[in-house]
Amino acid sequence: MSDTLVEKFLQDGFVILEDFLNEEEVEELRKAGEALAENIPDNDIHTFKSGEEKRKDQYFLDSADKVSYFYETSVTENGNLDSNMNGDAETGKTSAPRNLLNKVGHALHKHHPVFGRVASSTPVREICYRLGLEDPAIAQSMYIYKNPKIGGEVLPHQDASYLYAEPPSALVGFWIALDDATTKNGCLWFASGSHKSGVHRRFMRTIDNTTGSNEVHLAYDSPAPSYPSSIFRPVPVKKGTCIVIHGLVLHKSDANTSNDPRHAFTFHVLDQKGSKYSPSNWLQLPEGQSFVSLYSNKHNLPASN
Ligand SMILES: O=C(O)CCC(=O)C(=O)O
Repeated sequence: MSDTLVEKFLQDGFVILEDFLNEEEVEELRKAGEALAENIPDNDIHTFKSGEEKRKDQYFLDSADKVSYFYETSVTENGNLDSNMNGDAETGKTSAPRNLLNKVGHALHKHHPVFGRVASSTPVREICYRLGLEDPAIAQSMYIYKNPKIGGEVLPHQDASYLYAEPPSALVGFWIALDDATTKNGCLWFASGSHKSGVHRRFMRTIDNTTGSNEVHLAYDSPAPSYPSSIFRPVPVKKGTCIVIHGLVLHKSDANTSNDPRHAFTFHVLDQKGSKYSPSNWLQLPEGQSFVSLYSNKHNLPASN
């Protein structure tokens, strides 16, 4: 990554790296994502919806070191689409579960050699180095499907709301398009320069003592701010492009209203040097585990095929 691109990242809060992956590499990731979707291991339906105000879902809370499957919230228990969805719901037809997936995560980098190899690749390490990260480690990874006509919108957010650290700038996201991403199929939109205003709100683990069960649930610490849509600009990209995302920059994506898929592989890196990852974040590794360090070989990265 050149000095100019580093400057762009610091100025805008994101930077676009075209041709980050070649066709073959994109195809390999895409095939791996399709294979996950073809082999959904259990019949439980767990959903994911961006901006959901409250969550009490042990499967989600436990997913930090696993390969866990999350459907669009428009999926009901029996795998049908809710009546408020267009497309299949209008005709009453059901869709195959693979077409209803929202994402698979959050430790693909640990459990899957193809994703692990990309997330810990030399270009990723080099970007971390160029951005001045001193001890970068992969905190989480996920495959996002954004399926045609079904993939829901992702509301405006800062990634640091979810993976909060002090300082919050220790967090950097990598988002790799595995299809051409357009305004029709749900490309990312960014509010350029919005990373300079601190963390707007946090999504945190709290104890639910209303029921007497003392269960952990997740909730925002303040209501969703209202952002003018005029601050966001679409960032359509070709497949193979990587967008490097500052932890504090506001971004979002629209629902996929097209007939085209918009798959992406994304992961977050935390600079562990001089930062403190919050124990209130939703993503917590089991006791004794640590994030996968990118500059040392101490941790178990998946073996290459
Ligand atoms: O892939 C998308 O549509 C949005 C992803 C995103 O914003 C995120 O994971 O933070």
